[in-house]
Amino acid sequence: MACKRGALIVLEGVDRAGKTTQCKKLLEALQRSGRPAEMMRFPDRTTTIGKLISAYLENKSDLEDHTVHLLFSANRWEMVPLMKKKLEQGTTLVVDRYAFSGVAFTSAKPGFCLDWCKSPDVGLPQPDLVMFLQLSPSEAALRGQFGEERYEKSDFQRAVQNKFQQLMKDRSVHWQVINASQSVEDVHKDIMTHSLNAINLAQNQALAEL
Ligand code: DGP
Ligand code: NA
Ligand code: NA
Repeated sequence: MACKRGALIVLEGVDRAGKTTQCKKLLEALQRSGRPAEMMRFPDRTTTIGKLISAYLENKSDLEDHTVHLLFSANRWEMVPLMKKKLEQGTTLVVDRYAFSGVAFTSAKPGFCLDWCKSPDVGLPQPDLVMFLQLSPSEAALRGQFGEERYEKSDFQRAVQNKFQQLMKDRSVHWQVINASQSVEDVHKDIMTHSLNAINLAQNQALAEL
């Protein structure tokens, strides 16, 4: 029998919701339970395109808004061959941000509609599960100061949160809202439950496209 494919599991949310911590905990728990799993993150700042994005985020360079949107998308596309290969080999991918961050962050800027923002990511592998780590702006503020990066400002993050709420109405995507104001361990438990379900379901389903 051919090997069962892995699941594509994405964590999304505004900055400071705990995505990176939870991705790492999920990865470790899956690996401990004997399930092949690897972690990816977007933007992947290590590639040539990723270095352009990183300089932009660190305010070391300025890029035109449409241009940077397309670079973020290209940074996802350049990983698609590797993602497909891993999934086909049976490895579950735990991904820290994906196309939904792309649409939410750019469409939060003035003059960008959702449809234009979505179009460059059309055709990317469709996640089997997208967990949105929900945290109110006031709770996020209690977690301390934002860093120095370009998008780390309260007003902009509120606009991003609103865009995510709009995106979550799309029923063609398997969204799951996670209450990120719980303890790290309780958030992890929720994420693990939903992930194991998604891994089981993915085994019998072909990988779809966004
Ligand atoms: P992170 O390394 O996860 O902190 O992400 C870096 C920042 O970039 C964060 O503020 C979210 C933002 N971001 C992530 N993906 C995209 C994208 O595709 N487009 C835009 N415009 N911003 C993004
Ligand atoms: Na950040
Ligand atoms: Na993060």
